[in-house]
Amino acid sequence: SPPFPVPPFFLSGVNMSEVATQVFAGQKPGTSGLRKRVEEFMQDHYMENFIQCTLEAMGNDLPGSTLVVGGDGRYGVTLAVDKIIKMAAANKVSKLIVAKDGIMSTPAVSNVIRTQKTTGGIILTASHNPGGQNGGDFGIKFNCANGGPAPTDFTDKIYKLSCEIKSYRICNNLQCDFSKVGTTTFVVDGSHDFVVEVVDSLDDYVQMMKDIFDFGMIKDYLKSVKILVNSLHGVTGPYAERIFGSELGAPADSFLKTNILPDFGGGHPDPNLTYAADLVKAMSEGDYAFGAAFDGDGDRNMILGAKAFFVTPCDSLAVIANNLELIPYFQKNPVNGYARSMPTSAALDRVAQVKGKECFETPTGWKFFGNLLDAGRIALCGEESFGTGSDHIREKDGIWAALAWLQILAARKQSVEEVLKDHWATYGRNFFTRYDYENCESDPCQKMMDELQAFVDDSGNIGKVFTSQSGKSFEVSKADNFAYTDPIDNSITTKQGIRVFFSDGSRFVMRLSGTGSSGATVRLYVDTFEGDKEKQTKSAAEMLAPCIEVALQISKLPTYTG
Ligand code: G16
Repeated sequence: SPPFPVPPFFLSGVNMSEVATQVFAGQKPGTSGLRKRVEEFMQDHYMENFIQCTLEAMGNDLPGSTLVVGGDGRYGVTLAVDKIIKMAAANKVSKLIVAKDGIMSTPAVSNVIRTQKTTGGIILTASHNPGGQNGGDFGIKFNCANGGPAPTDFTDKIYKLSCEIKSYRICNNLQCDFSKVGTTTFVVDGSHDFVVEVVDSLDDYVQMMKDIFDFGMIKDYLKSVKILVNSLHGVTGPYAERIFGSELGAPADSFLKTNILPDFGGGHPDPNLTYAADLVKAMSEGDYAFGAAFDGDGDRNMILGAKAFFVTPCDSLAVIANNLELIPYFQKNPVNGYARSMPTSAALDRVAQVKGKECFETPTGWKFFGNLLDAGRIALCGEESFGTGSDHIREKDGIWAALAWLQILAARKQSVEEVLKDHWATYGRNFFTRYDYENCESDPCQKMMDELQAFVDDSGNIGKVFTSQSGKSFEVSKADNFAYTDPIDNSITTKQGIRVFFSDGSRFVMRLSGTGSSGATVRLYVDTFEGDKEKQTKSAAEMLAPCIEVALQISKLPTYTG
């Protein structure tokens, strides 16, 4: 912000109207907000209903509040921003900070909420889900004053309100151009002011990164190596070009898909080996030392080394934990502990043990890290789903993760592969993989989960032996459905995934995704620990194949999903 008050350059009278509506079934936020097909979201009143319920869920905090709104550039974002401006005015919000053109990454919104001390923020994204008018997804989620995703009791409130809603409030004659930075004050019904401040999406975020990392050191390092960054046509494009290009000196040929497209070019903006296959190919054919891809809204990341050497998100988290002191921010701020989601491998736990730090295992969903971060119990956290972040904000942060890696590489003067091999030699290696079965029919998947529940409830299964076709046997040592008691507020979250442990230290986890927009997505996570140095460089596919086979036997997944 400029160091002087900016006078409102426009003052305009607008009117609130109360519009009758009917209930839409299924407006229940999932792992991270409400995600539905565009067609469903674009029905008359559908979006307005959910926005009204989100605002009302704020209760007494709503009148006089300040909120932030931004989105990932997908189809529907500008329409939603326009509606949110009109509805925030009608619902007595005092001030709305709006990202220019409605575009701001999820981590950047989290940062604005925190630095501007707002009451909360609304993020328009379906994250890694595809976008576009035809068959894409849209999403809306609320973040609280700490900058993090709303906890379950808040989203439950939204859902409850959505089942009872009869009308919503909107200022239909409010016209606001959010393509230009500036401040406008509207007078609602001649009685109260409503301020819209349109802000640049990049400046604050870039400054935050400069405060966390040693840009000078990374810039020097980039003089000697080539990097390749893929934004998958999502929101990180401009951030990546500015940070890795203008600030750190990477040349123009270091970037793939950095132009934001409302349908992500027809692709799936999910940074993994499948959906960022173009990055994998370019890395394996080219002479790049480091590669990174980010998802639609900029909170996920994938890290690759030379020749497309893949770093699993579980290992990435453990390596960053092991090297935190190389990042200036962590030299100045305390690191009391780490956390990972339950399906994430225990590679992080091994680092925590050696460093004498606390390590927490939480359910899937970044919101579960919020209390631990706020209480200062953890400084770093991450998930197998390509999410890594720290206490600098309350979201996972893709660009931050790539910069963390570059800082570590610059300081250690090693390649990505060398860093990983050293790490495994010190701590042993947790082999990890995840299989996603997308667009399955819901009912059979639910039956499969019910049957797995019966499996874990039957203590007679402990000690049972299952054998893969290759002849490797696995003896069940423990089985449960993961439950979590938050150590800060003691809230209890149950049924977060079926876990089956085997006596050799392997395990598999099965759960239904909470981020799909239709049908069911089954996730199967498999991991095993290997302390033998000879075996640590084998491929994960080879090491995990027998356990995957046994997981499919026990769950009968092929039968249920076809
Ligand atoms: C969201 C959550 C993550 C979670 C991921 C996958 O990420 O913030 O914590 O790991 O979904 O969840 P599920 O397995 O239920 O699909 P994002 O990047 O989609 O916001």
